[in-house]
This record gives sequence, structure tokens and C-alpha cells, in this order.
Amino acid sequence: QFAATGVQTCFHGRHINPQIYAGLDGANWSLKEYEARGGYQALRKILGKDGGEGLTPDQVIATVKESALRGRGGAGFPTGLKWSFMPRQFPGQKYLVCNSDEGEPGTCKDRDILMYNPHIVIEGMAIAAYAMGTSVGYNYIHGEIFQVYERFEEALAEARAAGYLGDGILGSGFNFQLHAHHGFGAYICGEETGLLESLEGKKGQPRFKPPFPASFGMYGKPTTINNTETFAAVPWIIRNGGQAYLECGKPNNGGTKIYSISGDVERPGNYEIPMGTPFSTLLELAGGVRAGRQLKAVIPGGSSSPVLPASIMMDCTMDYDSIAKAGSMLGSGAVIVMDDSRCMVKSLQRLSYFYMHESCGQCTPCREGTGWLWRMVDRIESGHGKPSDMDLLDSVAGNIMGRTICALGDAAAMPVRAMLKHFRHEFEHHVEHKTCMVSAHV
Ligand code: L3W
Ligand code: SF4
Repeated sequence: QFAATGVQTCFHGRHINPQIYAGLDGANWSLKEYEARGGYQALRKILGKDGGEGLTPDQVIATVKESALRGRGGAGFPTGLKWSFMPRQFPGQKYLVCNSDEGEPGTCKDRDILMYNPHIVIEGMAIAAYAMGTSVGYNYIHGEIFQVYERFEEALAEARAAGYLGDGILGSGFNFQLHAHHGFGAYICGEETGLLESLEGKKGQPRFKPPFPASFGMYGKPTTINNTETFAAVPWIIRNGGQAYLECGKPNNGGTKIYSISGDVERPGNYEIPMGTPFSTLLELAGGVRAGRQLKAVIPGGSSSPVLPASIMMDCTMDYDSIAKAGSMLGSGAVIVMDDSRCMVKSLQRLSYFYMHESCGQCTPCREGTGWLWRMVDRIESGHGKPSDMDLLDSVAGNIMGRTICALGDAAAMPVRAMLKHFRHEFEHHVEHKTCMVSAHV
């Protein structure tokens, strides 16, 4: 998965600055340890089990809205707003789903949260279930990380035994049954409606939206889906207040975020930093560019986000608004760093192969277009490109965008257009000289 750009990624341990996700140090995942650092106090607080009056579901949603927490899975949609879409008075079953199908090339934060602090996700989901009046939840965990699934199951058993899950939680009238589900490893099952199809036991193919899961989700019932890291932020927000969380970050971009930084840096790993931190600070935390080389480009939010040249990236802060203004996406926070030895044609060849391979095939522009993109980039890379290929690439990418059922089509097309926009000269060099300009100079 990390080889999608051709950038070698090796995670030498974790480098987490514990602020909100405290406990991600590898040894403290158990319920006892989680409780010792204040775990499940937020759930006690909303249920009035801490000596206070408790919080109503509306108060919980208002607190999450105030925090400016935005979805950590890629889209950055405001979490409190999403929760408020759930029809509270719906007479039948409603569902809560955690999207732990982390498959975006470069992203590796959710598996660490689940492995090293699973109870924070369970508590976050229980609070969300209370706020939205949901009594059943699922955590859909990526199929290629079985040990994470096993760890989560262990944590679920502990939480059930301690009365944090099940019927009459902590002696209240609140019921919440939470189950873990082991996915099957397809990237497209991370798309929320593909995930729901897979959870229902069907082929993981995305559905048309709208209707959104909030009105037509699991088994056609109202469903809220949030990313693992989003749920993990909730207990801290409830304990400390929405305003306190907002102030950790910057307006409209509340709190802290975990960045999975990989590629040409000295210390790749997961780093939790406040929203709005300069990119240069994150790069420094990761030890700077490997072997003292020059920074060439950065993919700031996972492989689906458009690449940005170093000159633009060094002026960015790490938050949704700053990266969007620069022409890319914060996405899931997977920062792929490329130094001056990297060939952008080769990088795009690998990325294009990934999207072609992962297309579920149900819409023509994506099924055919991703293959077409890969074949063209592949022939340019191998020295068989034609001068007209760059315009054709741009045109094929443009014809995929906005014409597909889910975001995978756009995700395949956007990196192509960004590479051509910022590094067209490398593609032209490949066509003209049938070789790579970068390796020729390194
Ligand atoms: C009700 C409305 N709900 C929007 C909900 C919607 C969803 C959320 C965001 O793609 C991106 C994608 C990847 N009524 C609503 C509504 N919602 N309007 O809000 O929706 P949307 O459509 O903006 O995004 P999405 O389809 O969830 C996610 C990008 O993330 N990405 C992918 C990362 C992959 C991982 C991973 O592998 N774990 O994180 C990275 O950049 O390309 O653009 O819940 O239902 N009117
Ligand atoms: Fe499937 Fe691609 Fe269409 Fe998404 S855009 S539904 S992955 S064919």
C-alpha cells in the first residue's frame, strides 16, 4: 500500500506527540490503563454518572458542533452537522458505523489508534450512539490487518464486561450493542456506501448519493458513518468542552490531527499536531528530508489528493482550509514527501496502476478511464510516449471527473491533472528523450 508512489516507506516505530490521543505508546491499550488516564469519564458525564446532571443528546451534538471537529476520513465534513442529520424520531432501527477500512495509500493512523487505544474509539462511538439515538453499531476494520481486528474484539469484550456497552449502560436506560466486522481488503470498501454494501454481505460497490446514508444507509435505514479518528476525538471534546477543542486548532478546523508522514523523510511515522501547524514544523518533526536532499513535492492528504510542489507546500499550514486554498486536499492526513531524486512520471505510473486495480468497475468512465490513464502513463514512462499524450491524458482525466458514482474516479483523475500542471516538463522530457530527466541528473 505504501509503495503506491514508489516512495520507500518504512515505519520505524511510532512518533506520536500525545495530546488528545494520549496512550498511543504501544503498551497501554487495556481498559484498566484507559480508565486510569480518564477513559470512559466522558460517557459517565453524559449519562450523569459523575455526580452531574448529564447531557441531553442535543447538548452532546451542540458540543461537537462547537468543537469544529471535521471528518478525519478524507472529506472533512463537519461532524456535529452530520450527527444532526440523523432523524431522531425514526421509528425503526438506526445504525452507527465506524469506517476503519483504512486503505488510502500513505494512511496508517487508524490502525494505530485501534491497536494502541481501542477504548477511545469504543467510548467515542458510545457517545455518538447516545447523541443520535442509535442502539446498534459496527466497526468495519480493514481486511489486511487482522491483529487490529483481534485487538478491537478484545477491547469490546472488556467494555461489555465493565458495563460500557450492552443493555442499560452504567445503570442508565441507554442501550448500545457494538460489533467488529472484518473487511475484505478492497480499497473501495472504504467508500462509505461500498462499505455498507460489504457490511450487508454484498459486493462492495458504491451506491449513488443522494440519498446519503443519513437517510438510506445500512439495510436502507438511517445510518451515520464516521472515521476511526473522528470517533477518537469525541471523548476529549465531551470532557473538556467544544470550545477547548476548537482552540487546540484554528477556526473552522478544530483540534489536533494525526498525520501519517512517509516517503523521503528521516523519521516516517504518525504525528499528532494541532490543526494549523506549519507544514515545515511537521517536516522537522519527521526529521526533515532524508539524507539532506532537497524537497521536491508533497502529496498532502493521501494518494487521492493532488500533488503540490515544494514551493507551495512550504507556505501551507496543515489544516483543511490552507491545503484546499493551495489547490489540494488535507484528505486523511497522509503526507507523502518526495525529494529531488523522485521521478514524477514513475510516481504517477504507480498511482495510476493502483486506481485502475481498485476500480470496482460499475461505471464506464472509471472502469475504462483508469485503465486508459495507466496505459498512457506507462508508455510515457517506458519511453514509448507521443507528444500528444500529455493533452490526451489531461482530457481523459477531465472526462472522468464528476461523471462517476463515487469519488474514486475523481481520485484517479486529480493526481494526473496535478502532475501535469506542476511537472509537465518531466513528462515532455520522457517523451522527447525516452528517458527520465531526474535519474539522469542524480
Ligand atoms: C447528508 C448531505 N450527509 C455529505 C456526508 C456523506 C459523507 C460525508 C462527506 O469521500 C473523500 C474523497 C476521497 N446529507 C450530505 C451528507 N454528507 N453531504 O458527509 O461526504 P463527501 O461526499 O464529501 O465525501 P466522501 O464520499 O465520504 C471522502 C478522500 O476522502 N480521501 C480518501 C481517503 C481514504 C481513507 C481511507 O482509506 N481510510 O481515509 C482522501 O483524500 O478521495 O474525496 O459521510 O455521507 N447533504
Ligand atoms: Fe466503482 Fe469507480 Fe464507479 Fe466508484 S467511480 S463506483 S470505484 S467504477
